[in-house]
Amino acid sequence: MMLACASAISAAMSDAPKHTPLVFSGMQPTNTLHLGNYLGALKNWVKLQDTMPCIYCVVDMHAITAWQDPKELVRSTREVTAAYIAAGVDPARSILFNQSQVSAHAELAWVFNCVARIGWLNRMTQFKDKAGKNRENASVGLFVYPNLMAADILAYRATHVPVGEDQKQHLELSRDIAQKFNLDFGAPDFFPLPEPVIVGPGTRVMSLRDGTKKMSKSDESDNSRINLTDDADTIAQKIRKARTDPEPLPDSKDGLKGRAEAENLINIYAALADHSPETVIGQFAGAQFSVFKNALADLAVEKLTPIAGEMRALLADPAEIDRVLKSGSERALAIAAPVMAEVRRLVGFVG
Ligand code: AQP
Repeated sequence: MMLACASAISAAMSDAPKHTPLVFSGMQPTNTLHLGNYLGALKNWVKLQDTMPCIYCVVDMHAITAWQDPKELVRSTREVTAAYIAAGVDPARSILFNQSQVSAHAELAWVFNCVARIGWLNRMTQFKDKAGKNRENASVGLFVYPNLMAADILAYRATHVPVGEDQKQHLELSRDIAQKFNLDFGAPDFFPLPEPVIVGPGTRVMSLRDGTKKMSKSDESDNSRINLTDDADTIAQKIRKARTDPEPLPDSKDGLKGRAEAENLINIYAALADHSPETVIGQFAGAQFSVFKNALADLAVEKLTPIAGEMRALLADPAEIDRVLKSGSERALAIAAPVMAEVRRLVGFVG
């Protein structure tokens, strides 16, 4: 996976030679992070710290596009910060902060609201999924969420964005916005066209209850996901209860066709073990699910419970977490301020 990651990054870098390589990514402090967030994004974030400078953000302004109880938002912001650090994000090396402390995000998002076209946003599948049938009642913020995401990345002129597969469309929009801004304001290459970094077998972790649905924080069933705060017994129980089919594990990738749940569990094992799915299939070919699930439960407990333990330790000192966020926001502002000064000049804002 590290190899895949490194080659994906160097391929991407060859497309963006005019800008200093910089990683930006974020997660919403809504509920508790789960295995999909970890394997799809966070685990890669940690590795990328060895490759280039990184900025990791807790995107609390994105969170309020759907109603959040203010007290719960505070708790969740600290919990997500603790999850980043416990998983291996090093706040001394990387910049770690919460979005609302740097007003450049909101300011640039407004400029991008005026650059992006309604037709572009109308095509966003995540808005359609999240707004559902009640579109008229969705917040305006939810509709323009991808413009804020573009601002998050481009306020730092970040070049690489490690995310799960579900964010690919939003990143393509960020590239369109960057390109249109550069063109509209006669500033070729002012903003880079950010590259998605979507690598490894965990880029789309599916629900443990339904292999056709993405593992998600908002799924009503807690058994559909493994939360990063789950204890060993809960993790093992959720894996043993995970939906499967009656066949044993196949001996090749082709044998996974039409077996979404089996494929998902193999991908989870592969991503946790840093192996390819082919290696995992080779290891468990012909095994019954009861055997494979026991091995997966042991692996998940081994990899995830130290993160939960570290999160608990960090959360015992919320003032320290707040200090990390404050200091990260000062470092983030130092990068965004000159970019925003240039944006204001290009747009024609006086002062
Ligand atoms: N199931 C997943 N598999 C792989 N990657 C995933 N990500 C999310 N779900 C999966 C990635 O995790 C990061 C978190 O982004 P976020 O917190 O902004 O995403 P989200 O949409 O709030 O996460 P959920 O769990 O999907 O929440 P709900 O239920 O609210 O929709 C992103 O990089 C994302 O790709």
